[in-house]
Amino acid sequence: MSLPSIIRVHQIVDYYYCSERSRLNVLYGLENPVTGELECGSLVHQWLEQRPKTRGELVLLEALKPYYPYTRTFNGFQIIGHPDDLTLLKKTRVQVVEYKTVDSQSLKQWKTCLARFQTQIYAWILEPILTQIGYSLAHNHKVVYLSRSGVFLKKLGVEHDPHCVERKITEILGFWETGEPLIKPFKWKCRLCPEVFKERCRVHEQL
Ligand code: SF4
Ligand SMILES: [Mn+2]
Repeated sequence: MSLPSIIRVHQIVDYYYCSERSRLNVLYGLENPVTGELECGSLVHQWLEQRPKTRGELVLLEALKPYYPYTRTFNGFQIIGHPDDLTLLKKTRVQVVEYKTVDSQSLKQWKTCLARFQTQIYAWILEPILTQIGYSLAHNHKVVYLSRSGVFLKKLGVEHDPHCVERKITEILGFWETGEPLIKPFKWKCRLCPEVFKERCRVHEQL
């Protein structure tokens, strides 16, 4: 079965949660049911859409409109991603801001790694677009953690690293294409995994 030509950022990031699950999502369109965390996240995203913007931010968003959905072509694939928010550090220097709502104050390290990678991919997608419209990408971006009631918890700085992004995406595309090597996730992930994935999963019975 061949890969779709359009790949979304969340599918790439999911690889680091469970490579098999991301493969099943990309090849067969299997999805996770909506969780409380996701619902809460979408409220934050609605607020971000409506938040007051500076004049400079409005000019930037207008210039970006023709490029929506933001896409970067890589190894014959179209990688699509939509950052939560963009801010201007200087007049024409753009920083990507990713928001995460979390259940408790305990931020797990693996979750912060995924959020960092996700933000790096958004920056990588945007870089050539920004250059075309006369802006530039900042060197540093950020992930902002909010509690489920919207209270600020923590900020995480994220460095732009295009080579690392391309290397990882190449590895992930390779895994999706060949399905090898089988990578076993922590057992608790399988315990939480919806039946729809388990039915097709090649890994969990070997754990
Ligand atoms: S059952 Fe386990 S290995 Fe299989 S897709 Fe789910 S989390 Fe991944
Ligand atoms: Mn987000």
